[in-house]
Amino acid sequence: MTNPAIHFTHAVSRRPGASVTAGLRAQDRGAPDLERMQAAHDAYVATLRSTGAEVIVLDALEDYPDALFVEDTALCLPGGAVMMRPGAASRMGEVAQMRPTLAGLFEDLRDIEGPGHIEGGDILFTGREVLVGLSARTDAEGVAELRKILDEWGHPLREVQTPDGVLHFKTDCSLLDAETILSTKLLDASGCFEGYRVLHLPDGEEAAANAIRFNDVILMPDGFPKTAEMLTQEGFNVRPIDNTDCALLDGGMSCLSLRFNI
Ligand code: CIR
Repeated sequence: MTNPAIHFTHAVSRRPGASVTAGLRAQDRGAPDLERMQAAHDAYVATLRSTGAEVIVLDALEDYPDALFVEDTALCLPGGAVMMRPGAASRMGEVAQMRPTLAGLFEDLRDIEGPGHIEGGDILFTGREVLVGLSARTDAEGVAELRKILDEWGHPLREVQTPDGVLHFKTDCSLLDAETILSTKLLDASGCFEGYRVLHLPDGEEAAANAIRFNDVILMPDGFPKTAEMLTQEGFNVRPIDNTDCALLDGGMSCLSLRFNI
């Protein structure tokens, strides 16, 4: 049976532009290398396409350095899509840039109108529920507005907490299959995954937490051998992708696409 949280017919991503060097970051560890980032982005898109999905690749937006992190602009679910309202002021305008693409794909397209804020990186759809982590980018008003929409579509929403100092909820966790979550020990200690099977990131490899299950593969950042080995032993088909440059901007596998079934 197909599960709409792990099986996808489509994805949307956006190429990085030269302005990506000005992208937001919690700590400055140097500027990303555009050429290497583009190559990694190409590999990411090719891996999504290798599963048979159609992947729409949008042009870079130089006015928005973080625009390649398309996940934060929208939530795509069975039933419809919701345009987000980012908590980062410099990213607010990305939403209007994404909207026409989703308007052409989803019959029911809604908007978070505010005053609250919510970013897609704080949202994990597991198939049975939608977990939303409160964070520096996502507040209770934003979650409440999303809840009203999801009530209509029949998706239960559970408000949880993104750990302090962690950018997004999904910075620290990923859905591997309908029952299984990959999580840092820190996030799992909050108890938010009760009722799921949880695999913990090996010590020292917490930065590999942001992976994605996309059809029959798991895309994960390259350079985390213990995590790759653990997932392979668990029977997952692991595809490491170079995340060196996105990581400098606190981005990972999930941020680079919107994934959905239409
Ligand atoms: C930001 O700070 O907004 C970007 N530099 C990174 C966004 C990563 N997005 C995500 O985790 N969904």
